Amino acid sequence: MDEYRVIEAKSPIFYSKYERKSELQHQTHYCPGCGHGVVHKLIAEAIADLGMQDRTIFVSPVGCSVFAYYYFDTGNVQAAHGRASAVATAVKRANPESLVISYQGDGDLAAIGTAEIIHAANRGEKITVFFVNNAIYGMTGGQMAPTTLIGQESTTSPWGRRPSNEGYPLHMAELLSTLQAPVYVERVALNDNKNIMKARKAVRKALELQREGAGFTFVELLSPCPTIWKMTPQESRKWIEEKMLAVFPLGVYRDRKLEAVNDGVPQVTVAKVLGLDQPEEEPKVEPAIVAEAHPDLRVNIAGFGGQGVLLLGQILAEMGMRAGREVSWLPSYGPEMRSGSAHCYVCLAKEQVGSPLAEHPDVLIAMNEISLHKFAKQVGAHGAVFYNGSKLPAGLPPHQAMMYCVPASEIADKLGTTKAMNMVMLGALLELTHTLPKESAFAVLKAKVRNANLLEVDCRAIEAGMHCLREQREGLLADTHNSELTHSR
Ligand SMILES: Cc1ncc(C[n+]2csc(CCOP(=O)(O)OP(=O)(O)O)c2C)c(N)n1
Ligand code: SF4
Repeated sequence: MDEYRVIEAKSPIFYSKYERKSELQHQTHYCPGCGHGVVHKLIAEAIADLGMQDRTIFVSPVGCSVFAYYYFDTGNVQAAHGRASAVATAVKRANPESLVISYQGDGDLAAIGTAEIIHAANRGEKITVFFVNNAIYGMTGGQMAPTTLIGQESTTSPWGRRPSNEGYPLHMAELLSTLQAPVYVERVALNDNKNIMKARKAVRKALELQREGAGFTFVELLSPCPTIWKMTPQESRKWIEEKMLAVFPLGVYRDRKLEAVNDGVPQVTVAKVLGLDQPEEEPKVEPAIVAEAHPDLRVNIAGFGGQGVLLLGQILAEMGMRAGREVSWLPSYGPEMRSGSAHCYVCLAKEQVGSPLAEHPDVLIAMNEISLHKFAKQVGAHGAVFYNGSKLPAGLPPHQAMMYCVPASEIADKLGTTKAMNMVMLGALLELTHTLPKESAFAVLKAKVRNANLLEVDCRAIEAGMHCLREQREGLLADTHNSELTHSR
């Protein structure tokens, strides 16, 4: 009887050692008698038998099973509370060939994550959701869950759940099976060996269906929580049998024939949305202008919306890209359409960019005083700060970085449009860092700026920014622009 064979070895789907706690390398963090451990085993066994370990991505929730990623030797993502089925949606659409598991408790799935699960099911996402229903919030110490039984005590319903005050238990398997899209919905229980064997079949069936390309599959598992229920493991299994089964009847709520599921229109993948599923065409770009000096550079460009802050970052990133560098551009801005604060981080690197954040940049371009006060302290001793003004504001505390005053707005005004102030700053940056040649900036601008007059002003602004910086560096404060410039440490 294959179904009852004894499994003595740990499934290869689990790590041989669990790294969460060095002193407990062979133990999970689950309480004795907890259903999570059983569900983990059933899932691991199914993945191994399906031969899908390399293609499985496990999405763990917030709840007692938050640490599932310490146990499953598969791809792992840990989602914010309630968001596992939304995260699983993204993971599956980005990797359609993978086997994606959303593992969720009743607080996670049926309370904070109600919207996510209903819409994932309604869209027929090709994921498998394992819903561990123990009728309580385990991790946080026993608050009432949507699945808490009538009369069941919890820390937030110490009088026992009353329909008049807390409503009725939510039946997720029944609820989801009212939707059209789900392919397979079953409720099973972990109260005795016979039911655990049925649970084993259900877990396997859901994963097999996903492997075959079916749509949304959902298995609800009634699961013991001896600790919060204040029962022994044996008592809690009995409690499932005597109390939970009456409220949550077991059975198959949806089992659609596979042929009926496919409408012939494939689900849109992330690759398709981004156009990455097309055969790559040779990019039509001008020949790369490669800078001689290639130090890594992290820049924070900050100011108000409308000052060309984000555009300057994009141009810099594009220049880097054309020069064969790894680049990132990370914008951040307030909700206002204009004049809200805006800044962006740009990284140019020889190796892949690990993080697009540049919280300690090499260069800060501060287009206004607020940004100078806010970000200058983040630039280290070897870095530089460009401030859009002819002198540093009073009261600015001393900083380690070299401070340059580049009156970019004023210079751009004189060239014909304040809009070109970001290009003045770009010129200053190129002059100081020698990271990329100015011709590279001209080439990018030529591709971006349609208006010939504006293009010309932008190019002149770059030259002007370079000139301004050069003069400062050489200590030549001859012309009117630069007469008040300060250059201090
Ligand atoms: C946004 C947010 N709200 C609340 C919490 C607190 N919290 C952590 S786990 C949890 C409920 C867990 O219960 P359940 O999903 O039933 O899982 P179990 O622990 O029983 O396995 C809550 C409310 C949180 N971590 N994040
Ligand atoms: S509190 Fe309950 S759900 Fe959490 S690990 Fe312990 S028995 Fe399991």
